[in-house]
Amino acid sequence: MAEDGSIREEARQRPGARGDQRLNWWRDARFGMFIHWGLYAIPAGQWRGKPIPGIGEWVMLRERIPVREYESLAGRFNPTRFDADAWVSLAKQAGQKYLVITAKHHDGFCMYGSNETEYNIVDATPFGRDPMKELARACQEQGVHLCFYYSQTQDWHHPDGDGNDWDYDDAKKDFAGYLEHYVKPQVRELLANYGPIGLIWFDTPKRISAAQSRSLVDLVHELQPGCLVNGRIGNALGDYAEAGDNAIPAELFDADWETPATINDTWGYKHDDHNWKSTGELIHKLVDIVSKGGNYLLNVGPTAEGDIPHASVARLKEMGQWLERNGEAIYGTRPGPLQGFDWGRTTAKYDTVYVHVFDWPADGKVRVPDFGQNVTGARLVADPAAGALPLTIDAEGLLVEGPASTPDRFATAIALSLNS
Ligand code: FHN
Repeated sequence: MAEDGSIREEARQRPGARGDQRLNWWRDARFGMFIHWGLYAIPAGQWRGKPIPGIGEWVMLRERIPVREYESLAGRFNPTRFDADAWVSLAKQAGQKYLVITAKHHDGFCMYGSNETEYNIVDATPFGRDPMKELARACQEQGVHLCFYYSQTQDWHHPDGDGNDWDYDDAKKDFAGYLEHYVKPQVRELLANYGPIGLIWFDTPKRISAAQSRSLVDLVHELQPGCLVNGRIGNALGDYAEAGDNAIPAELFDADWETPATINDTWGYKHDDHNWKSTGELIHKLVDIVSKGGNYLLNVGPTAEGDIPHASVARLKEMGQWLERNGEAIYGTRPGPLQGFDWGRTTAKYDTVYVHVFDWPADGKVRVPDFGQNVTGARLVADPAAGALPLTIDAEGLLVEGPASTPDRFATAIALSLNS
C-alpha cells in the first residue's frame, strides 16, 4: 500500500501495467481464495490460557514469544484432516479462480518442504507431508491457479529477518544478507518445485529498498515469466496494486488492483472469532469491488487439524451458488458506466451493461439513470427463461420492469444490451 494508505496513490506511482497481457487470466478471475495456515492455528488466539487480542497469526509478535518456545508448536502440528482436493474443490464451488496460500508467513515457519531451513512442515512436524505439493496437484487437476503468499521482510524466526527484536538485536541484523541468501533461494524453491505459479503475494514491505524489491520482482519474472507479483513487494513495484486489508476504494479505480479481505476479523484461525460477515454482505463487497475494477481475495483460516471453519465453507458455497447464477455479470467484466449510486452497482462486458440491484424495488420497477448509450433490451441474468423484460426509455433514463417479488435475496443482475 502507498504511504498515505490509498490505492489511488499506490497505483499513481506504479508504472502502467494496463496493457500487460500476462495479467489477463487474473483480470478475468475477479475472485480468489486466500488461505492463512500455519503453526498459529494451534494456539488459535490464546497463549498460556490467555486470549490474545488481534489477528491470530500475529500471536508470536504480540506476546513476544521466544523463538525456542514458539518453535515447539511444530512438534504438535499434525493436520491429518487436511485434504487438498477438498480445499481446491471448495474454491471451485465458491467460484474462486485462484488460490493464494501462506508458504511462509511472518512467524517464519515454512509450510512447504524447504531445503533452506529445517523449520518447515516436512522436516519439523509429525505430519511430514508437503501440503503445497498436494495443493499443486489438486489445483492442476481442477483448473485453479495456485499462488503463494511469502513474507519477504518480516521473519520472526530468522535472526536477520525483520520484526523480532526480543530474541535478536535489531542493530546487528544483516537484512540484505537475509534477502540474498535466504529469501531469494526460497523464492527459487517455490517457483521450481510446484509447477506453474499464478502469482507470488508478498507482504508488509518495510525495510526493503527499491533495488531489493526490484531484484525480487526480476527473479520471479526470470524464473516464471508468467508469474505475477503483487504490489506489496514494495516501492510501487509489482504487477498490480494492492488495496489495504479489507479496504475498498470509494470510487472506480482505473488500474489493476485487489482487495485482500477476511470473512470474520482474523486471517489465521482463532477459535473465538465468530464475527462472520453475512453471505449478502460478502456478495455486495464482491460486486462493489468488481464494479470499480478490482479483484476480491477472500480469506479462510483453517484449523490446526486441517479443517476450513464451517462458517466460512457455508458462506463460500452460497457465494458460489450466486455466481453460478450471475457469473456472467462478474467474470471478465470491466467497471460499468454508472458509478456511485447507493442501491446497486454496474459492470460491463462487450456490448452488455450489467446492473446489479442490491435493494429490489417493491413494485419491481428498476429505474436506471441515463448513461449515454443506446439500450435495446433487458433480461435477468439468472433467469434466461423469463425472456426480455419490458423496457421504457424516457428523459430520466431507463425503466426496466422486473417481477414484483425479489428475484434474488442477495443481488439481482439485469443485463442491458447495447446497440453497438
Ligand atoms: O501482517 C499481515 C497479516 O497477518 C495478513 O497476512 C495480511 C493479509 O493482507 N497482511 C499483513 C497485514 O497487512
